[in-house]
Amino acid sequence: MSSYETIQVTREGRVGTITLDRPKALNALNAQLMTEVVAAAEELDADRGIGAIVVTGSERAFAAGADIKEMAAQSYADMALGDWFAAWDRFANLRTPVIAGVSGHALGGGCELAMMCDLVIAAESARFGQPEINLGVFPGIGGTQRLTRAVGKAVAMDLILTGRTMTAQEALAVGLVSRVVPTEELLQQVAEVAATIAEKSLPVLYATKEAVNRAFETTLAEGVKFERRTFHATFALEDRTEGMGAFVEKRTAEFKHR
Ligand code: CO8
Repeated sequence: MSSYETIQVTREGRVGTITLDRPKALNALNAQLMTEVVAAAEELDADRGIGAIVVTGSERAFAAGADIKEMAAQSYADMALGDWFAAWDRFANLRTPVIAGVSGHALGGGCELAMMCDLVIAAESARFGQPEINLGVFPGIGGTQRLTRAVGKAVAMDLILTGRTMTAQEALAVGLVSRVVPTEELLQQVAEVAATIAEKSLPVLYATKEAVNRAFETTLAEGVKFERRTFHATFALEDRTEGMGAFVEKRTAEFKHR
């Protein structure tokens, strides 16, 4: 595994964990951190020994947004010619399931990074928001699109236009996160969820993620057709034969591709 300066990467069994590590800047997402997160995530994604990726920060901050100090001096031309933040699209396109474990601030780009993950588990201390409006900009790493799809127009407009933050419980109530856990248990609970996912058949995990994400990209009829064709294709897998065979024989499935 490569060495990085703004993140830590660890592996435990079939789970790879990326921990954002710029504590003095509350894990603000500067260009170096973006490059390192994307590189580490792609390395884990390409590894057949990894079945789930966790992204987390510190207890104080998941990430307090894109790095304002780095952005402050940029011109429109710098942004447009550099296609600022485009590398995050590669993170959003990973095939391996990605779980965000969020404690503390998840603001601006931090909230957007969490929303690029497949599921978000929040500590009670987590605070989510898109405060970019206070800086004279608006969300630029997918927030206007992913937050609206995740929680609906009313709540998305409320958060993005006012710049207010919401608590972990409110994020749970509106469907931005799937679970809220005691802050001191966050890493353990995220690790358990990740390990549970990572034990499934890897090609089936890839197909499942692709099918669910299709719901955000296409019509219902097209999405259902995609699901059915992909579902049919799982019958070509040894892991499908093993999974159903194990159920019939009342034993635990031993998937080959995991
Ligand atoms: N960028 C750079 N540095 C930051 C950031 C940030 N986003 N957030 C915090 N820091 C730094 C602070 O400057 C401070 O550094 P220093 O000690 O050197 O002054 C250090 O982290 C600690 O922060 P605070 O002292 O402010 O800590 P507090 O506990 O008092 O406050 C907050 C914590 C509430 C999180 C506060 O730091 C804050 O409001 N941060 C900014 C949050 C924000 O506005 N995020 C959105 C950023 S913009 C964005 O994400 C997307 C822009 C999209 C543009 C699209 C272009 C294409």
